[in-house]
Amino acid sequence: MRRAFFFVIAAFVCATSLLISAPIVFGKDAVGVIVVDVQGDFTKWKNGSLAVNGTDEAFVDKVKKATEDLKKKGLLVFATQDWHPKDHISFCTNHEGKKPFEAIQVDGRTQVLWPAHCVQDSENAKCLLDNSLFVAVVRKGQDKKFDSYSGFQDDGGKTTDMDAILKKRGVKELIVYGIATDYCVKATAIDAAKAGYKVTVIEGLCRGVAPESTAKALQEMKEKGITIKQDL
Ligand code: VGL
Ligand code: ZN
Repeated sequence: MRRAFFFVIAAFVCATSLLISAPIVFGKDAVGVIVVDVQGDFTKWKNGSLAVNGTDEAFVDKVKKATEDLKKKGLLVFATQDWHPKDHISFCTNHEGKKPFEAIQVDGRTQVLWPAHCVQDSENAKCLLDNSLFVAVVRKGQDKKFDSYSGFQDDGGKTTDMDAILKKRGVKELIVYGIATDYCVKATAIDAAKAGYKVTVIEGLCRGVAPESTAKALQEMKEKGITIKQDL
């Protein structure tokens, strides 16, 4: 009899505690970070072939420190890595008579021609942050026929594993920063917003190829519902 009474009380306590602790959470929403293309070839520090202004060692240190802090807070950190074959369509060296930063038309798409950069397995294709910071590194631009500024898909529409990896980890919100604001950061942030993530770009942890296109990129991201913050 005493036992039965105890069980009734226990059941009551369990039921009420479940009710007052509502809502019942099945899987916690995670915040993710995407560090975009912080690779030697995009930095002045490493004398990169496509070195972007303001990418000295101090900038990379700032990005490293911020990334370590976010990881310590429990955010899930991912990276993208530009990873081109030698015969990649975006290299001016693969188009006779073309100069770097010239734009050409390829199958109705505009392709900016760049100096050869981030060639697979080359020293300056390496990510400058320790790989142990990342849950995953998503490589892009591996198909010689298509460029891929976005970490989510290339210009031919072929998707990377990014969205699936983020979904699997329960990521709903993303903090995005890196190089370059006007190309890969912009494309990655916009595709993330399109895929339904709540996106914040940290301007102070980004560097752009050119001032005008960088200003335009920030404006375009804002118009697409992306939050632009100066610092973390
Ligand atoms: C990038 C130009 C070419 C970037 C990559 O990371 O923004 N820019 N490939
Ligand atoms: Zn590239």
